[in-house]
Amino acid sequence: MKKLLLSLLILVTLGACQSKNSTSSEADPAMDSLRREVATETMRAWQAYKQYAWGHDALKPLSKSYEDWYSKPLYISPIDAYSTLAMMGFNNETRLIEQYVIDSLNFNKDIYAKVFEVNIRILGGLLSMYETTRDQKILDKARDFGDRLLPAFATPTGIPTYWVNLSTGKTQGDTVNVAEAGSYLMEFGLLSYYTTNPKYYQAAKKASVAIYTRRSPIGLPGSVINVQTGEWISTVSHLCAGVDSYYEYLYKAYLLTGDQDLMKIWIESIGAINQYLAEEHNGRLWYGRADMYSGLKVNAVVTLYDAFFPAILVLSGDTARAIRLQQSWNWLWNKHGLEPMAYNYLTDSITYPVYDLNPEIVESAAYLYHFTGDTTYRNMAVNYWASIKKFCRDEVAFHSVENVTTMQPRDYMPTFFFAETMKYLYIAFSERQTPHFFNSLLFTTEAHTFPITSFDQKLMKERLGLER
Ligand code: DMJ
Repeated sequence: MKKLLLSLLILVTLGACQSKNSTSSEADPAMDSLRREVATETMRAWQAYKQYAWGHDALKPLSKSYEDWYSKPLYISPIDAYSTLAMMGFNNETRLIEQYVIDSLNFNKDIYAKVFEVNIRILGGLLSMYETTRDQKILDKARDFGDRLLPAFATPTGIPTYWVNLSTGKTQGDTVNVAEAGSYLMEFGLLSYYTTNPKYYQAAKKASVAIYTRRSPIGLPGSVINVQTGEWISTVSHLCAGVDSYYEYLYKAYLLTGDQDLMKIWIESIGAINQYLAEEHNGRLWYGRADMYSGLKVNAVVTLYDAFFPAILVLSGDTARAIRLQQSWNWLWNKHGLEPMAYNYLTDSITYPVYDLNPEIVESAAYLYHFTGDTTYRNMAVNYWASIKKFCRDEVAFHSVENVTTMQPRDYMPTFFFAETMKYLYIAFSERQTPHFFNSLLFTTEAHTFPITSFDQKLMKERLGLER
Protein backbone atom coordinates (compact mmCIF):
# COMPACT_ATOMS: atom_id res chain seq x y z
CA MET A 1 0.00 0.00 0.00
CA LYS A 2 2.84 2.33 1.04
CA LYS A 3 4.63 1.52 -2.24
CA LEU A 4 1.51 2.31 -4.24
CA LEU A 5 1.05 5.64 -2.47
CA LEU A 6 4.72 6.49 -3.06
CA SER A 7 4.47 5.70 -6.79
CA LEU A 8 1.30 7.81 -7.00
CA LEU A 9 3.06 10.68 -5.26
CA ILE A 10 6.01 10.45 -7.67
CA LEU A 11 3.66 10.43 -10.64
CA VAL A 12 1.73 13.44 -9.33
CA THR A 13 4.97 15.33 -8.61
CA LEU A 14 6.36 14.56 -12.06
CA GLY A 15 3.11 15.70 -13.61
CA ALA A 16 3.26 18.95 -11.66
CA CYS A 17 6.89 19.56 -12.69
CA GLN A 18 6.04 18.84 -16.28
CA SER A 19 3.19 21.35 -16.37
CA LYS A 20 5.42 23.88 -14.59
CA ASN A 21 8.04 23.99 -17.33
CA SER A 22 6.34 22.46 -20.30
CA THR A 23 5.84 23.78 -23.78
CA SER A 24 2.11 23.88 -24.23
CA SER A 25 -0.57 25.83 -25.97
CA GLU A 26 -3.51 23.97 -24.41
CA ALA A 27 -6.18 25.83 -22.45
CA ASP A 28 -5.32 25.90 -18.77
CA PRO A 29 -8.24 26.60 -16.37
CA ALA A 30 -5.86 28.09 -13.77
CA MET A 31 -4.56 30.61 -16.32
CA ASP A 32 -8.06 31.35 -17.51
CA SER A 33 -9.05 32.22 -13.99
CA LEU A 34 -5.95 34.43 -13.53
CA ARG A 35 -6.72 36.21 -16.79
CA ARG A 36 -10.26 36.90 -15.57
CA GLU A 37 -8.89 38.07 -12.24
CA VAL A 38 -6.57 40.56 -13.99
CA ALA A 39 -9.55 41.91 -15.95
CA THR A 40 -11.66 42.20 -12.78
CA GLU A 41 -8.86 44.00 -10.97
CA THR A 42 -8.34 46.34 -13.92
CA MET A 43 -12.02 47.21 -13.76
CA ARG A 44 -11.83 47.74 -9.98
CA ALA A 45 -8.90 50.17 -10.40
CA TRP A 46 -10.67 51.85 -13.32
CA GLN A 47 -13.84 52.36 -11.24
CA ALA A 48 -11.66 53.92 -8.52
CA TYR A 49 -10.15 56.27 -11.09
CA LYS A 50 -13.67 57.21 -12.23
CA GLN A 51 -14.88 57.76 -8.70
CA TYR A 52 -11.95 59.73 -7.30
CA ALA A 53 -10.02 61.18 -10.25
CA TRP A 54 -12.35 61.51 -13.25
CA GLY A 55 -11.29 64.37 -15.53
CA HIS A 56 -7.76 64.31 -14.11
CA ASP A 57 -4.48 62.69 -15.05
CA ALA A 58 -3.82 60.06 -12.41
CA LEU A 59 -5.35 58.42 -9.34
CA LYS A 60 -3.91 58.73 -5.85
CA PRO A 61 -5.43 55.54 -4.47
CA LEU A 62 -4.48 55.86 -0.80
CA SER A 63 -5.84 59.37 -0.28
CA LYS A 64 -8.63 58.64 -2.80
CA SER A 65 -7.82 61.76 -4.74
CA TYR A 66 -6.01 62.72 -7.94
CA GLU A 67 -2.87 64.27 -9.33
CA ASP A 68 -2.51 66.32 -12.50
CA TRP A 69 0.81 66.52 -14.29
CA TYR A 70 0.44 70.22 -15.10
CA SER A 71 -1.68 73.17 -14.01
CA LYS A 72 -4.45 71.88 -16.31
CA PRO A 73 -5.34 68.21 -16.71
CA LEU A 74 -4.74 66.28 -19.93
CA TYR A 75 -6.89 63.24 -19.07
CA ILE A 76 -3.89 60.93 -19.31
CA SER A 77 -5.15 57.86 -17.38
CA PRO A 78 -8.24 57.21 -19.54
CA ILE A 79 -6.36 57.75 -22.80
CA ASP A 80 -3.62 55.41 -21.61
CA ALA A 81 -6.14 52.88 -20.26
CA TYR A 82 -8.23 52.75 -23.43
CA SER A 83 -6.36 50.03 -25.37
CA THR A 84 -6.23 47.76 -22.32
CA LEU A 85 -9.94 48.16 -21.57
CA ALA A 86 -10.63 47.45 -25.27
CA MET A 87 -8.50 44.29 -25.24
CA MET A 88 -10.37 43.07 -22.17
CA GLY A 89 -13.71 43.73 -23.85
CA PHE A 90 -14.96 46.50 -21.53
CA ASN A 91 -16.91 48.17 -24.30
CA ASN A 92 -19.12 50.43 -22.18
CA GLU A 93 -16.01 51.96 -20.66
CA THR A 94 -14.21 52.40 -23.98
CA ARG A 95 -17.30 54.11 -25.42
CA LEU A 96 -17.34 56.45 -22.44
CA ILE A 97 -13.70 57.42 -23.07
CA GLU A 98 -14.30 57.88 -26.81
CA GLN A 99 -17.23 60.17 -26.07
CA TYR A 100 -15.25 62.22 -23.58
CA VAL A 101 -12.36 62.58 -26.04
CA ILE A 102 -14.71 63.71 -28.80
CA ASP A 103 -16.90 66.03 -26.71
CA SER A 104 -14.67 67.44 -24.00
CA LEU A 105 -10.98 67.00 -24.74
CA ASN A 106 -9.32 70.22 -25.79
CA PHE A 107 -5.54 70.44 -26.12
CA ASN A 108 -5.43 74.20 -26.57
CA LYS A 109 -3.97 74.66 -23.10
CA ASP A 110 -1.32 77.12 -22.06
CA ILE A 111 0.92 74.51 -20.44
CA TYR A 112 4.41 73.23 -21.16
CA ALA A 113 4.09 69.46 -21.68
CA LYS A 114 6.92 66.91 -21.69
CA VAL A 115 7.19 66.01 -25.38
CA PHE A 116 8.34 62.41 -24.82
CA GLU A 117 5.84 61.52 -22.11
CA VAL A 118 2.75 62.95 -23.80
CA ASN A 119 3.74 61.43 -27.13
CA ILE A 120 3.89 57.86 -25.84
CA ARG A 121 0.82 58.18 -23.60
CA ILE A 122 -1.56 60.65 -25.25
CA LEU A 123 -0.71 60.47 -28.95
CA GLY A 124 -0.14 56.70 -28.79
CA GLY A 125 -3.40 56.22 -26.87
CA LEU A 126 -5.43 58.35 -29.29
CA LEU A 127 -4.00 56.55 -32.32
CA SER A 128 -4.89 53.18 -30.86
CA MET A 129 -8.39 54.54 -30.17
CA TYR A 130 -8.62 55.58 -33.82
CA GLU A 131 -7.37 52.19 -35.01
CA THR A 132 -10.18 50.56 -33.00
CA THR A 133 -13.01 52.97 -33.84
CA ARG A 134 -12.02 54.42 -37.23
CA ASP A 135 -13.84 57.54 -36.02
CA GLN A 136 -12.59 60.58 -37.94
CA LYS A 137 -13.25 62.84 -34.93
CA ILE A 138 -10.71 60.84 -32.92
CA LEU A 139 -8.15 61.04 -35.70
CA ASP A 140 -8.73 64.81 -35.76
CA LYS A 141 -7.84 64.93 -32.04
CA ALA A 142 -4.70 62.88 -32.65
CA ARG A 143 -3.67 65.08 -35.57
CA ASP A 144 -4.34 68.21 -33.51
CA PHE A 145 -2.18 66.84 -30.71
CA GLY A 146 0.61 65.78 -33.11
CA ASP A 147 0.61 69.28 -34.61
CA ARG A 148 1.01 70.76 -31.14
CA LEU A 149 4.10 68.59 -30.54
CA LEU A 150 5.79 69.35 -33.87
CA PRO A 151 7.24 72.80 -32.92
CA ALA A 152 9.52 70.97 -30.48
CA PHE A 153 11.30 69.35 -33.44
CA ALA A 154 12.22 72.67 -35.08
CA THR A 155 15.77 72.65 -33.69
CA PRO A 156 19.05 72.76 -35.64
CA THR A 157 19.59 69.05 -34.95
CA GLY A 158 15.98 67.94 -35.46
CA ILE A 159 16.03 66.50 -31.93
CA PRO A 160 12.99 67.77 -29.99
CA THR A 161 13.22 70.05 -27.00
CA TYR A 162 12.14 68.69 -23.62
CA TRP A 163 9.02 70.87 -23.30
CA VAL A 164 6.50 72.33 -25.72
CA ASN A 165 3.69 74.71 -24.90
CA LEU A 166 0.53 73.06 -26.21
CA SER A 167 -1.14 76.40 -26.92
CA THR A 168 1.63 78.71 -28.12
CA GLY A 169 4.11 76.19 -29.57
CA LYS A 170 6.91 77.83 -27.60
CA THR A 171 9.61 75.41 -26.52
CA GLN A 172 11.93 74.97 -23.55
CA GLY A 173 14.62 72.56 -22.44
CA ASP A 174 17.69 72.08 -24.64
CA THR A 175 19.02 69.03 -22.80
CA VAL A 176 17.30 65.70 -23.37
CA ASN A 177 18.19 62.07 -22.90
CA VAL A 178 18.32 59.67 -25.82
CA ALA A 179 14.87 58.19 -25.12
CA GLU A 180 13.41 61.70 -25.13
CA ALA A 181 15.30 62.41 -28.35
CA GLY A 182 14.43 59.35 -30.37
CA SER A 183 11.17 57.63 -29.34
CA TYR A 184 8.69 59.02 -31.89
CA LEU A 185 9.00 56.69 -34.89
CA MET A 186 5.97 54.55 -33.97
CA GLU A 187 3.44 57.25 -33.02
CA PHE A 188 4.55 59.72 -35.69
CA GLY A 189 4.74 56.93 -38.29
CA LEU A 190 1.19 55.87 -37.46
CA LEU A 191 0.00 59.47 -37.56
CA SER A 192 1.56 59.94 -40.99
CA TYR A 193 -0.07 56.72 -42.20
CA TYR A 194 -3.55 57.64 -40.98
CA THR A 195 -3.41 61.30 -42.07
CA THR A 196 -1.44 60.58 -45.29
CA ASN A 197 0.95 63.36 -44.31
CA PRO A 198 4.64 62.35 -44.14
CA LYS A 199 5.69 65.34 -42.04
CA TYR A 200 5.26 63.53 -38.72
CA TYR A 201 7.31 60.46 -39.63
CA GLN A 202 9.96 62.56 -41.29
CA ALA A 203 10.39 64.64 -38.10
CA ALA A 204 10.59 61.51 -35.95
CA LYS A 205 13.11 59.87 -38.27
CA LYS A 206 15.28 62.96 -38.41
CA ALA A 207 15.45 62.95 -34.60
CA SER A 208 16.39 59.25 -34.36
CA VAL A 209 18.92 59.53 -37.18
CA ALA A 210 20.42 62.57 -35.43
CA ILE A 211 21.27 60.31 -32.48
CA TYR A 212 22.66 57.61 -34.75
CA THR A 213 24.87 59.96 -36.78
CA ARG A 214 26.42 61.24 -33.55
CA ARG A 215 27.44 57.74 -32.43
CA SER A 216 31.10 57.15 -31.61
CA PRO A 217 33.49 55.35 -33.97
CA ILE A 218 32.70 52.09 -32.12
CA GLY A 219 28.97 52.56 -32.77
CA LEU A 220 27.71 53.72 -29.35
CA PRO A 221 25.65 56.86 -28.69
CA GLY A 222 25.97 58.78 -25.42
CA SER A 223 22.94 59.16 -23.18
CA VAL A 224 22.24 62.91 -22.86
CA ILE A 225 22.49 65.48 -25.65
CA ASN A 226 22.06 69.19 -26.37
CA VAL A 227 19.29 69.57 -28.97
CA GLN A 228 20.66 72.89 -30.31
CA THR A 229 24.33 71.96 -30.78
CA GLY A 230 24.17 68.16 -30.96
CA GLU A 231 26.92 68.00 -28.36
CA TRP A 232 26.89 65.02 -25.98
CA ILE A 233 26.28 66.10 -22.38
CA SER A 234 26.79 62.55 -21.14
CA THR A 235 29.11 60.22 -23.03
CA VAL A 236 28.02 57.23 -20.97
CA SER A 237 26.30 54.69 -23.20
CA HIS A 238 23.63 52.28 -21.95
CA LEU A 239 20.16 50.94 -22.69
CA CYS A 240 18.70 51.73 -19.27
CA ALA A 241 16.02 54.29 -18.33
CA GLY A 242 16.66 57.39 -20.40
CA VAL A 243 17.79 55.49 -23.51
CA ASP A 244 15.60 52.33 -23.65
CA SER A 245 12.83 53.22 -26.12
CA TYR A 246 15.28 54.74 -28.66
CA TYR A 247 16.51 51.20 -29.34
CA GLU A 248 13.04 49.69 -28.92
CA TYR A 249 11.68 51.96 -31.68
CA LEU A 250 14.45 51.26 -34.16
CA TYR A 251 13.34 47.65 -34.34
CA LYS A 252 9.58 48.02 -33.80
CA ALA A 253 9.26 50.92 -36.24
CA TYR A 254 11.10 48.84 -38.81
CA LEU A 255 8.41 46.16 -38.35
CA LEU A 256 5.70 48.80 -38.74
CA THR A 257 7.10 50.79 -41.64
CA GLY A 258 9.50 48.45 -43.44
CA ASP A 259 11.98 51.37 -43.48
CA GLN A 260 15.30 49.71 -44.36
CA ASP A 261 17.31 52.60 -42.89
CA LEU A 262 15.97 51.66 -39.46
CA MET A 263 16.96 48.03 -39.94
CA LYS A 264 20.48 49.09 -40.86
CA ILE A 265 20.73 51.29 -37.74
CA TRP A 266 19.28 48.52 -35.57
CA ILE A 267 21.76 45.92 -36.84
CA GLU A 268 24.72 48.20 -36.18
CA SER A 269 23.34 49.24 -32.79
CA ILE A 270 22.61 45.74 -31.49
CA GLY A 271 26.13 44.67 -32.49
CA ALA A 272 27.68 47.48 -30.43
CA ILE A 273 25.28 46.85 -27.52
CA ASN A 274 26.21 43.18 -27.32
CA GLN A 275 29.90 43.90 -27.73
CA TYR A 276 30.32 46.73 -25.22
CA LEU A 277 27.35 46.84 -22.83
CA ALA A 278 26.72 43.15 -22.14
CA GLU A 279 28.46 41.84 -19.03
CA GLU A 280 28.48 38.51 -17.22
CA HIS A 281 28.56 38.61 -13.44
CA ASN A 282 28.09 35.63 -11.15
CA GLY A 283 26.77 33.65 -14.09
CA ARG A 284 24.14 36.27 -14.92
CA LEU A 285 23.84 38.42 -18.03
CA TRP A 286 23.37 42.17 -17.56
CA TYR A 287 23.68 45.19 -19.85
CA GLY A 288 25.74 47.83 -18.04
CA ARG A 289 27.12 51.28 -18.84
CA ALA A 290 30.21 52.01 -20.93
CA ASP A 291 32.09 55.03 -22.20
CA MET A 292 30.84 55.65 -25.74
CA TYR A 293 34.37 56.20 -27.13
CA SER A 294 36.48 53.56 -25.36
CA GLY A 295 33.74 50.99 -24.83
CA LEU A 296 35.09 50.45 -21.31
CA LYS A 297 32.57 49.80 -18.54
CA VAL A 298 32.04 52.79 -16.25
CA ASN A 299 29.12 51.73 -14.12
CA ALA A 300 27.12 48.61 -13.23
CA VAL A 301 23.84 50.29 -12.26
CA VAL A 302 20.83 48.94 -14.15
CA THR A 303 17.22 50.12 -13.90
CA LEU A 304 14.04 48.08 -13.86
CA TYR A 305 13.12 49.71 -17.19
CA ASP A 306 15.90 47.63 -18.77
CA ALA A 307 13.74 44.54 -18.31
CA PHE A 308 12.02 45.57 -21.57
CA PHE A 309 15.08 44.30 -23.44
CA PRO A 310 14.38 40.53 -23.33
CA ALA A 311 11.12 41.35 -25.18
CA ILE A 312 13.00 43.18 -27.92
CA LEU A 313 15.65 40.46 -28.10
CA VAL A 314 13.10 37.69 -28.58
CA LEU A 315 11.08 39.82 -31.01
CA SER A 316 14.20 40.38 -33.10
CA GLY A 317 15.17 36.69 -33.03
CA ASP A 318 17.80 36.47 -30.27
CA THR A 319 15.93 34.08 -28.00
CA ALA A 320 19.07 32.79 -26.26
CA ARG A 321 20.09 36.21 -24.91
CA ALA A 322 16.46 37.09 -24.16
CA ILE A 323 16.15 34.04 -21.92
CA ARG A 324 19.41 34.71 -20.10
CA LEU A 325 18.56 38.37 -19.44
CA GLN A 326 15.04 37.54 -18.27
CA GLN A 327 16.57 35.05 -15.82
CA SER A 328 18.71 37.87 -14.34
CA TRP A 329 15.71 40.16 -13.88
CA ASN A 330 13.62 37.34 -12.49
CA TRP A 331 16.37 36.60 -9.97
CA LEU A 332 16.38 40.26 -8.87
CA TRP A 333 12.60 40.33 -8.55
CA ASN A 334 12.61 37.21 -6.37
CA LYS A 335 15.33 38.61 -4.14
CA HIS A 336 12.97 41.33 -2.90
CA GLY A 337 9.45 40.37 -3.90
CA LEU A 338 9.31 43.39 -6.24
CA GLU A 339 12.13 44.99 -8.26
CA PRO A 340 13.99 48.13 -7.16
CA MET A 341 14.12 51.01 -9.66
CA ALA A 342 17.95 50.91 -9.77
CA TYR A 343 20.42 48.19 -8.78
CA ASN A 344 24.19 47.72 -9.00
CA TYR A 345 24.93 44.17 -10.15
CA LEU A 346 28.63 44.30 -9.22
CA THR A 347 28.12 45.43 -5.62
CA ASP A 348 24.75 43.64 -5.35
CA SER A 349 23.17 46.77 -3.88
CA ILE A 350 20.00 48.74 -4.46
CA THR A 351 20.73 52.30 -5.54
CA TYR A 352 17.10 53.48 -5.78
CA PRO A 353 14.49 51.39 -3.97
CA VAL A 354 11.21 52.57 -5.55
CA TYR A 355 8.85 50.24 -7.45
CA ASP A 356 6.30 52.19 -9.47
CA LEU A 357 4.04 49.35 -10.68
CA ASN A 358 6.26 49.18 -13.78
CA PRO A 359 5.47 46.70 -16.55
CA GLU A 360 8.78 45.77 -18.17
CA ILE A 361 9.56 42.46 -16.46
CA VAL A 362 5.97 41.29 -17.06
CA GLU A 363 6.18 42.45 -20.67
CA SER A 364 9.27 40.32 -21.31
CA ALA A 365 7.75 37.29 -19.54
CA ALA A 366 4.66 37.62 -21.77
CA TYR A 367 6.77 37.89 -24.94
CA LEU A 368 8.92 34.91 -23.95
CA TYR A 369 5.91 32.76 -23.14
CA HIS A 370 4.13 33.51 -26.40
CA PHE A 371 7.25 33.21 -28.55
CA THR A 372 8.68 30.02 -27.00
CA GLY A 373 5.56 28.38 -25.57
CA ASP A 374 7.61 27.56 -22.48
CA THR A 375 5.36 27.88 -19.43
CA THR A 376 8.38 28.86 -17.31
CA TYR A 377 7.79 32.44 -18.44
CA ARG A 378 4.07 32.36 -17.82
CA ASN A 379 4.83 31.05 -14.33
CA MET A 380 7.16 34.02 -13.83
CA ALA A 381 4.22 36.30 -14.61
CA VAL A 382 2.07 34.35 -12.12
CA ASN A 383 4.69 35.14 -9.49
CA TYR A 384 4.90 38.86 -10.43
CA TRP A 385 1.13 39.18 -10.24
CA ALA A 386 1.09 37.49 -6.81
CA SER A 387 3.67 40.02 -5.52
CA ILE A 388 1.83 42.98 -7.02
CA LYS A 389 -1.38 41.84 -5.32
CA LYS A 390 0.44 41.24 -2.04
CA PHE A 391 2.40 44.48 -1.83
CA CYS A 392 0.58 47.00 -4.04
CA ARG A 393 -3.14 46.18 -3.89
CA ASP A 394 -5.11 48.54 -1.68
CA GLU A 395 -8.70 49.28 -0.73
CA VAL A 396 -9.61 50.89 -4.07
CA ALA A 397 -6.86 50.13 -6.62
CA PHE A 398 -3.06 49.60 -6.66
CA HIS A 399 -0.25 51.87 -5.45
CA SER A 400 3.48 52.25 -6.04
CA VAL A 401 6.03 51.35 -3.38
CA GLU A 402 8.63 53.78 -1.96
CA ASN A 403 11.05 51.08 -0.94
CA VAL A 404 11.06 47.43 -1.94
CA THR A 405 12.90 46.43 1.22
CA THR A 406 10.20 47.85 3.52
CA MET A 407 7.25 47.88 1.08
CA GLN A 408 6.38 51.36 2.31
CA PRO A 409 3.47 52.49 0.08
CA ARG A 410 3.41 55.54 -2.16
CA ASP A 411 0.11 57.26 -2.87
CA TYR A 412 0.20 57.10 -6.67
CA MET A 413 -0.97 54.82 -9.47
CA PRO A 414 0.91 55.66 -12.70
CA THR A 415 -1.07 55.74 -15.92
CA PHE A 416 1.11 53.01 -17.47
CA PHE A 417 -0.25 50.57 -14.88
CA PHE A 418 -3.46 50.58 -16.94
CA ALA A 419 -1.75 50.82 -20.33
CA GLU A 420 0.98 48.26 -19.82
CA THR A 421 1.26 46.30 -16.58
CA MET A 422 -2.31 45.00 -16.52
CA LYS A 423 -2.31 44.45 -20.30
CA TYR A 424 0.87 42.36 -20.27
CA LEU A 425 -0.39 40.31 -17.31
CA TYR A 426 -3.64 39.68 -19.19
CA ILE A 427 -1.66 38.57 -22.26
CA ALA A 428 0.72 36.40 -20.21
CA PHE A 429 -2.29 34.47 -18.87
CA SER A 430 -4.00 34.23 -22.27
CA GLU A 431 -3.92 31.04 -24.29
CA ARG A 432 -1.31 30.82 -27.03
CA GLN A 433 -2.73 31.11 -30.50
CA THR A 434 -1.36 31.19 -34.03
CA PRO A 435 -0.53 33.92 -34.82
CA HIS A 436 0.06 34.92 -31.20
CA PHE A 437 -0.29 38.39 -29.63
CA PHE A 438 3.21 39.52 -30.46
CA ASN A 439 3.30 38.51 -34.09
CA SER A 440 -0.19 39.78 -34.86
CA LEU A 441 -0.09 43.07 -32.93
CA LEU A 442 2.51 45.83 -32.77
CA PHE A 443 2.96 47.35 -29.32
CA THR A 444 4.22 50.88 -28.82
CA THR A 445 6.53 51.48 -25.87
CA GLU A 446 3.41 52.34 -23.85
CA ALA A 447 1.80 49.06 -25.08
CA HIS A 448 -0.79 50.71 -27.30
CA THR A 449 -1.67 48.08 -29.88
CA PHE A 450 -2.04 48.01 -33.66
CA PRO A 451 -2.85 44.93 -35.76
CA ILE A 452 0.08 44.31 -38.10
CA THR A 453 -2.17 43.27 -40.97
CA SER A 454 -4.11 46.55 -40.96
CA PHE A 455 -1.26 48.36 -42.74
CA ASP A 456 -0.72 48.31 -46.49
CA GLN A 457 3.04 48.42 -46.99
CA LYS A 458 2.79 50.22 -50.34
CA LEU A 459 0.62 52.95 -48.82
CA MET A 460 2.92 53.01 -45.82
CA LYS A 461 5.87 53.92 -48.04
CA GLU A 462 3.96 56.64 -49.87
CA ARG A 463 2.37 58.18 -46.80
CA LEU A 464 5.53 58.21 -44.73
CA GLY A 465 7.61 59.60 -47.59
CA LEU A 466 9.77 56.50 -47.92
CA GLU A 467 9.49 56.27 -51.71
CA ARG A 468 12.70 57.58 -53.24
C1 DMJ B 1 6.51 53.51 -19.78
O1 DMJ B 1 5.92 54.77 -19.65
C2 DMJ B 1 7.10 53.34 -21.15
O2 DMJ B 1 7.24 51.99 -21.40
C3 DMJ B 1 8.44 54.04 -21.29
O3 DMJ B 1 9.04 53.80 -22.54
C4 DMJ B 1 9.40 53.61 -20.20
N1 DMJ B 1 8.76 52.85 -19.17
C5 DMJ B 1 7.53 53.35 -18.67
C6 DMJ B 1 6.96 52.46 -17.57
O4 DMJ B 1 7.91 51.89 -16.74
